[in-house]
Amino acid sequence: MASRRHLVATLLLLIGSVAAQNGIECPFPGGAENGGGEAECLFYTACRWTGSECVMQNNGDIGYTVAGAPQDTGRGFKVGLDLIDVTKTLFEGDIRRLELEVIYHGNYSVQVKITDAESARYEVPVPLTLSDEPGTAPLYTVEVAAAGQPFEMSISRAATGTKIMIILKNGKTRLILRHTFEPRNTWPIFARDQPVGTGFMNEYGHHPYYSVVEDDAGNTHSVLFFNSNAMVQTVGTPEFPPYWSLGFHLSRYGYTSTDDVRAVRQRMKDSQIPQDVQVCDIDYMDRFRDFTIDSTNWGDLPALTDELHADNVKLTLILDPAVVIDFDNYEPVVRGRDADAFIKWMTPSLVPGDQPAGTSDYMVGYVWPDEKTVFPDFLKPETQDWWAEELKILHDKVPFDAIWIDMNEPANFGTNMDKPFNYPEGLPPWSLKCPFNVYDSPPYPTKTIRVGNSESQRLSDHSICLSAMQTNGNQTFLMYDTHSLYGWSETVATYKGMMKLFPKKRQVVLSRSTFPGSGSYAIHWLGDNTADWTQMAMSVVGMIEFNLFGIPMVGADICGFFGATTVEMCARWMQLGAFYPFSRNHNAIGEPDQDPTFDQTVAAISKDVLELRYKYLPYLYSLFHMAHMDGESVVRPLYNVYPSDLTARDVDDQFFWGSGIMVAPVLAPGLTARDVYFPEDIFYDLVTGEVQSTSAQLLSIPAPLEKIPVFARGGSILATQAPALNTVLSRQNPFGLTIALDSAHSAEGEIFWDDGEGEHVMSEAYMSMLSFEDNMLMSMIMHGQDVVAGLSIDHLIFYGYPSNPTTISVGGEALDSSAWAFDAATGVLTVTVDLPLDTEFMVMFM
Ligand code: MIG
Repeated sequence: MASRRHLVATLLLLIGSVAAQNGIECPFPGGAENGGGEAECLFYTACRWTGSECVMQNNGDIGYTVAGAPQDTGRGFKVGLDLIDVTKTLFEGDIRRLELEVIYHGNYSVQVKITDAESARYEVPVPLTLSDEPGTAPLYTVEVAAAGQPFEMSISRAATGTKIMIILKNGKTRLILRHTFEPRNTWPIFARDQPVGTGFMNEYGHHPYYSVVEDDAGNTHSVLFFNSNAMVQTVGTPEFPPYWSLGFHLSRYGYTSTDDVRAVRQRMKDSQIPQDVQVCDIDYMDRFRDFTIDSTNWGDLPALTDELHADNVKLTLILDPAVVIDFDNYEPVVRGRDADAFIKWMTPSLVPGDQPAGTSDYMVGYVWPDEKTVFPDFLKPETQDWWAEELKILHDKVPFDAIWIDMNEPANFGTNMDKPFNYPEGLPPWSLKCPFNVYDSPPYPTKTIRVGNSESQRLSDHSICLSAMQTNGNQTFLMYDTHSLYGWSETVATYKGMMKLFPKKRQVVLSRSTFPGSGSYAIHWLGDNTADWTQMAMSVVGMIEFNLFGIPMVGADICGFFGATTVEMCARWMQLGAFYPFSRNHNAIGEPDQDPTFDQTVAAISKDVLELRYKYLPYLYSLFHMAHMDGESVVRPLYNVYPSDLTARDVDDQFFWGSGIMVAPVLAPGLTARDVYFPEDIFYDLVTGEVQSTSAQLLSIPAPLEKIPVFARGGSILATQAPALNTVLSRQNPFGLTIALDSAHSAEGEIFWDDGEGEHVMSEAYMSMLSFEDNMLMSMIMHGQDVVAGLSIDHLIFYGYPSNPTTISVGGEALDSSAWAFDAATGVLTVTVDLPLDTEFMVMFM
């Protein structure tokens, strides 16, 4: 038992070490909003009442002392910590002897591990990507109190001496990007099936990560609390998504039939709106059973798939984790039982008396299907093989291209309640009910149980019980520890299954629940939002956060999931969504249509802005390549691009693609202009090339309904390609370069290109570095000429060009003067060229 609790003590200890002199608030889980008086305070013997506040006793009276001198481990050091006073405690069962281990990983990262010195504790079975060597010139220093002294430690930036504070961060929805640290704020983290809201709540994912801008010079650090328990990253580089997945995805819950989908597709084609992916939700299944097809309305889904493919459109199918218990009529559950693939109660004594026949000690719940379900244990190799096999059987019937995995927090309906909301009438009420033990009712009453729509006010709310057992074949795990890993584990299992179907290809697995490390396998949408302006604005914050969490391929349901959208909102949201890395319009069942063709105005605006997206896909693709290679973000908050700009730190209604394109979406109704913050640089209107700003300032920028303010940052060369109805076609079109000049009249960029879907092999991909300097545009090919045979650049467009050139020559040969046009009023210079990508070029301007 004791080992279950030390984590909380650990985090408090760390916070304590940095702020002890102020008196640290005792961790009333309700936080400031429910106060708590003296009686509640003194319930915790480690706390004291100041007369107005409940604070921890002083370090030295509680906590730990440093047991001896630190031992050098070659990779850092280890030291023991002894509990000072067993009678002073928060939750009892404190560990008497801890081991503190500090591990240096290269110059940039340091890991602090605090564990029970006497017994092994669960550690998160998700691999991190960290250097195995200590650094040669670390950017940090670590100090620990001397032997015999109360434990304190600090990590400082070596260059400035700035102490790096350790405070908590979250994975829930937020209205603003920047956190303020008011006393007694807690951010609970535990994956839960919880739609997006503006209140304080726990959401689908679990990302205990934060980043801090330390000072006005813009030094930054970030902290990952690598733990999957309910909590008050180094996460691997993100996967490289296939090119087609960067196109537009169209989806809804509530398509009634294949013909319904055909009709929508026809409208999209008639309106000439780009689309790369069509999504089918649980509607296509027979009574919501995974791996089945409803024969009445969806019987010709295979034919529809062929039609989509003939149009260069890919198909995404949804799967839910829970599988229905119908051993007589449903083969996937029979094969799953044969593989022993399902999650079990931690001990047979917990199995409820009314367990359905043939389910032995599996944990049984109820979700969408009209009978009870079991839940795959995706950590288990046998389960992964079974799941891969079921995917293959489905794919043999319907040749889908991508899989969407939903409900994987994991979601269960009506847990601990009388019955699930959708339980069949006529049957005696039933639900999964969790026991009252230390796992399902732990002593620390975490805030998680009270936030959001928490019907049963228990950790297992909307999910399965924590007194469940999982295994990876070698080790067993308690659901108490692995709950928030469920989505991650299903992602890995699905990814592996997809690798068998599409060997040597990049996979698309769209997952609702995520964990640090998910980005190496998954793309993500922000979950069930509502057609509401505030939620549209919040999606910008969510998208930026998931880029920091290492899942750059992210977006929200464009035009809103719940609720009826409006023409104006959907037009604005299609404009914003055209700049989500993962661009998908998705709608809830029962809501009126909101695909881009539901209204003529929205259709026209969608076509226009998606064509702008498709034009800049080569640039976006190169950003994803960099993210995959180096872990960089794709979408960036302004403070990432301008770390020392103090105003930029509070801007969360604008964002960058890389550092070349700045987007300032309109996020409120009735506007024909919006205020845009321009950091210190030259910014051009991305579409017209006109200069918008040359210094740090807030400007009102015109934004009639048909326009989203988007800017090119001076100094960038952005690769483009003429847009088309899908990426199969656009990838064959001529390239162009948008060359936005900085104040020194120079710019740089790159082109990355490959087949768009195969395994990424750097030496086989094309990469060229581009620069414009001293009136000369040059390309330098690093590798991969073969890949771009037949592709060429047919135009250059310069923004901020100072004057009409008298001569332009390519490789020493002068162009005819009809080849270029200069607009003196805007400074836009357009040059018609023919520059094959597989040959290095040099273009001189005089
Ligand atoms: O409980 O599959 O977040 O995108 O359309 C609802 C139906 C289940 C939730 C997903 C949503 C999806 C819906 N699903």
